[in-house]
Amino acid sequence: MNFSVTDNDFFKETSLLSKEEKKGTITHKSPSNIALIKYWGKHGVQLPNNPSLSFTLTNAFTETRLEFATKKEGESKSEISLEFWFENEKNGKFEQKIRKFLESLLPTQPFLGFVHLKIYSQNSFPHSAGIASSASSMAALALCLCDLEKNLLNTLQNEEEFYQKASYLARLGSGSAARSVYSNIPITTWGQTETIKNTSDLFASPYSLPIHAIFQNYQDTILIVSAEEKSVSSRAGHALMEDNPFAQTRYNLAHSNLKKLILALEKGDTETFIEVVENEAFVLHALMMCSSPPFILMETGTLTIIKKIQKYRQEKNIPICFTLDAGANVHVLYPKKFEKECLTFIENELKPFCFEGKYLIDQLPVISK
Ligand code: 2P0
Repeated sequence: MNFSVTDNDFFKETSLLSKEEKKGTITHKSPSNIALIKYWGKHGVQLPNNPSLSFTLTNAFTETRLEFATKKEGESKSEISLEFWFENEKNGKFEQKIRKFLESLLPTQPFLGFVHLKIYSQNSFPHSAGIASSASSMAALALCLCDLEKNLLNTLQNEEEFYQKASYLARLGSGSAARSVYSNIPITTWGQTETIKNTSDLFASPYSLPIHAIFQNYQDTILIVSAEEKSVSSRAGHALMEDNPFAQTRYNLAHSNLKKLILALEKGDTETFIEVVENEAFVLHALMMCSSPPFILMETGTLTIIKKIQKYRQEKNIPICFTLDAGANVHVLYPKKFEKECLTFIENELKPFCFEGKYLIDQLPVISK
């Protein structure tokens, strides 16, 4: 399959379902990801207004176990049967969210109505750390659903097809989740762009272009500036892009920043990398401030930390930089070879601005050759 794939390629008939009773357990683990080129603004059914590119993380992940059993004769096959546990406890709020998501999939994935589902999910990172878990959790769930389809319908035997479908379903749950289905792939892109072959708005793909050694095993230390729930959800933030006067300029900028970043990744050009990555973070938050109504997700600590990182970079000539998600926390990015100095800097100078002194050390997956 390639970029000519359409929604129709992901619909699944239940006619393939055998009459035999089936039950089983499926588990998947999906990492969180941090976007360098940001997805901010969407249209249609979860389609991005510009391509995005992210680093895959390692230590921050969601693990999901799905237990299934086919329904008996006489039980309704047009309804979702679901029980949901989060961190070993029944969680009604999350169950409601997942039920809504599965119900939205029913018309195109009717096999979901033929099984009783019990889902158990947990995160490797603290729930109250202000780290978005929708990407890793929706990705893990989508992978489980693809294995369920494989089991029930005998489809998705081809690995590429399997992951494309998982990314497609994850995207429908949460846009950034499309980029979290590839655990051992350091960089992922989502969204159609002429710059990268075979890209699609429907699903994310592993980054196939050359990556210089300096970016392999890149480090990301996540500074927890605030653990509070965000004042404006990402969903609401995306919606506000529709009337943002800078929207089209931003989408054009994402394309040109992506081109620059691709070259920097190939050449090992950390200067351009830093310029692009920090620009994307600033623009994301500037867009929030230019929305109507405007909103600010950065906190005082966020700005203090950003200034300290920039000063340290200049003084020490170490290619350390930051990016931001849609929130107050700061992702500090640096090459593995500067790990020691950067961690000392973080511990001594940035930790005081973290909520309860909390930060999480993470990195891109290490690729064994
Ligand atoms: C991203 N973010 O590319 C951007 C950058 C946050 C900042 O995607 O509405 O939770 O579920 O599609 O994916 C956060 O938005 O939004 C996000 P939905 P999502 O990672």
